[in-house]
Amino acid sequence: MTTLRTRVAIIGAGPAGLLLGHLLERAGIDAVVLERRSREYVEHRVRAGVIEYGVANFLEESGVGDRMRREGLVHHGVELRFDRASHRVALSELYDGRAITVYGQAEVVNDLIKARVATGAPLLFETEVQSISGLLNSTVTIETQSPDGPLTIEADFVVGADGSHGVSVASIPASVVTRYERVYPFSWLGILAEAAPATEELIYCRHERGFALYSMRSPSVSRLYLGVDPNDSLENWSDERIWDELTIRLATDDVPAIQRGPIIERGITAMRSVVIAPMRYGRLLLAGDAAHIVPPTGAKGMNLALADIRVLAPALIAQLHEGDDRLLERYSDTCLERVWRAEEFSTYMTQMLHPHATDEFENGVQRARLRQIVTLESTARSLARNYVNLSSLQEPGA
Ligand code: RFL
Ligand code: PHB
Repeated sequence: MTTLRTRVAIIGAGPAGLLLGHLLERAGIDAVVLERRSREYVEHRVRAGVIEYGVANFLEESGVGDRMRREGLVHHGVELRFDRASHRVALSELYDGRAITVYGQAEVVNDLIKARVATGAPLLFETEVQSISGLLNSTVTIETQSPDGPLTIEADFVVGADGSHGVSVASIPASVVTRYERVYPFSWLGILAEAAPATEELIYCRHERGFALYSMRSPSVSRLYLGVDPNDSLENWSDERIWDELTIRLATDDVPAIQRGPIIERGITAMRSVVIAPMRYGRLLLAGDAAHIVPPTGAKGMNLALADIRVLAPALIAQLHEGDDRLLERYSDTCLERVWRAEEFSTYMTQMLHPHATDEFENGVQRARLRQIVTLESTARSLARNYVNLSSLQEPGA
């Protein structure tokens, strides 16, 4: 049995855990990042694609934004399609010239892994955390299973950045935590395709047959989504059916049909909202998807995860360098204010863009909301601020 002693044990090498590890390393604080999957798996997991304005700045200030600035696609608007017509929401014109960056989560994770490996700081892949104990004591004990057998970690603090089904939330007594949850009556079928993007900007589309989203990863790789029934499965979707359905939903009266190409990745994701409150229990701090899930329609999940770290890193540094607990004590409240705003925005986007199968009253309301965005500047402006920079709207000057 091997025991390793560290100041901060970070569970999960997703965007949240890796960025925290990086910032603690820069501050000279000893930390260990534990990840149950292999490096190869984590670097190729296809997920989010939109980085908010303030979060992109934060990655740059953290010293891990060089490649994002070079290769990321800066988008100054998004397209809304409904009733066979296309409408541009001019994000930058509506919001002081600010823009989003389209840069895959896998690339963010790659950049963060490279940065950590370059410093030689511990990042243990294929090491699964199985239990956490002593959260109210002075030392936390974490039992893991590593490629070399059982490994015990002793730490001052543990950060649960282990995603939505993680072990960290499960180690908090149910009586001291509240879980708020909503399940939506649809899922997203997502594909990655070797096809040149159909347009220069993302397209969010509401069609009677269901939602569709056209996104991208590079000038030659597209990322597309279809809203599907939650009980649907990939076996029902041949490549041809996927492309046919995307073509029908995204069609307008005056835009050419989308480009098809080989599908290189596919998956179905259920849509739900979860908020865990508070985000702290003793020496355990929750961050990212471990504490909150949003439906992907607002493109907020990764942004919220990184924004948690913008609050958590200085709080842990103040505690560990100076014994100052004040920021850490406010961590949960500060984050939850932003998280609930993101839940509100993500719910609004989700409910506006996914047509209801039978409720025509609901469908009338959805259309009215969409028309309001494209006809009323104050509504468009509010959407632009939330879409481009929700996670930083509490910051001075935002
Ligand atoms: P992650 O990325 O899930 O990382 C958690 C890591 O913890 C590991 N782990 C463990 N390791 C050791 N021991 C254990 N016991 C462990 N249990 C778990 C896992 O293997 C994993 O590596 O969480 P993090 O860092 O909080 O990051 C959150 C984001 O991944 C997530 O919010 C986004 O992907 C959500 N999301 C989007 N967010 C955006 O901001 N913009 C988008 O455009 C966007 N699109 C999306 C999305 C998520 C999607 N899916 C598939 C859920 C589109 C999709 C389809
Ligand atoms: C993506 O590019 O994967 C993406 C973009 C916008 C969303 C969700 C996902 O709302």
